[in-house]
Amino acid sequence: MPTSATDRRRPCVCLPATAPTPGAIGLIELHGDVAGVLERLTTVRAWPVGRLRLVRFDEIDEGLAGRIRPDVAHLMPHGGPRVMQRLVARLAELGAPVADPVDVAPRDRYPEARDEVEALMLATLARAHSPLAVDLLLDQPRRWRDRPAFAAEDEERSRRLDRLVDPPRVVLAGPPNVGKSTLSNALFGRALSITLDRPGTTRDYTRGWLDLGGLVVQWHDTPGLRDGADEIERRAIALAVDLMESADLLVAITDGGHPWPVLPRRPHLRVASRTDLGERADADVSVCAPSGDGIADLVRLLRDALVPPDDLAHPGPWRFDARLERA
Ligand SMILES: Nc1nc2c(ncn2[C@@H]2O[C@H](COP(=O)(O)OP(=O)(O)OP(=O)(O)O)[C@@H](O)[C@H]2O)c(=O)[nH]1
Ligand SMILES: [Mg+2]
Repeated sequence: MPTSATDRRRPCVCLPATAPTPGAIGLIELHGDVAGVLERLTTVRAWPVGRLRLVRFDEIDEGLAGRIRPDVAHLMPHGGPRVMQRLVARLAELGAPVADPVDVAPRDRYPEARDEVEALMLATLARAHSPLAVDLLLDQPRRWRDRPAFAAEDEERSRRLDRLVDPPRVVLAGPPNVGKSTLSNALFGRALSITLDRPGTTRDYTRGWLDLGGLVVQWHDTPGLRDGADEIERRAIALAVDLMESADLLVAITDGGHPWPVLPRRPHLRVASRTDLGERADADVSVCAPSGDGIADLVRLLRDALVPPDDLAHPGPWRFDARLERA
């Protein structure tokens, strides 16, 4: 259960709030009974609320620190990963271990928020992967304030919009040597997979984050599906079939010289590839990855299948956090 802002006697915990990558300034939040930890970490004894100080964090670093509420303090050391790691380790020794973010109430993490919905929105904004989520999330506090009744269709739309926060899993599947990896590499703009004019080139599936016109997905390029493969390839195919079963979007691909693949479930989209070598009329979209033909259409179809434009344009509220029911 998230702890309450008014419970000042709860044990102190820390939350590194900046990414674990190099940065100029880092931010570590302290929540709970922060006074004792601040005193032990620095040489300063009095920590009135609202005053920002330049202090030494033990022998580790120098930086800014301030108590922004009786039970919340912010430490701003230099943002090098090693400085942050050492400071977090020292805080644990001083009695402020790292907390799970879900155990700290959003109002405590975002004291600047005007209400619970705005605090939940800021928490979601901080972890949303897709650029398309930003404006939509920023508008949610207003929508929830003026909200009409929340209907079943709002719930379904909300589950699709959640894909803007947690990237959906997209799996590309087809026969060997039809250009799956060449297409994947074209979408990534770099060589994620090896490509070769030989069936069975891709074995273990490869994956990466891909921005499809503002929607970030986790894209999977898989080995070509065929019988008679050796033991290693058979195992790679079995792994890929598991992925296909759990995909949020399954994309079938083939070229003019191969049949459609037999997949463990019906694909959401059918892509014809290598169109310069031969066309086919029974696909949703046709692409030629080396020339780029059809790629923009494919990106739009993929994005619209996962997050329909009507959902993005809908003026109703999005239940982007399960706790909104109680808000
Ligand atoms: N002419 C032409 N060749 C292509 C096109 N796309 C891919 N190729 C070539 O087709 C061959 C197979 O491409 P891959 O991308 O390795 O095919 P794959 O489906 O990933 O193959 P596996 O990993 O073996 O299943 C390579 O020689 C590519 O250069 C295309 O649009 N036109
Ligand atoms: Mg391949």
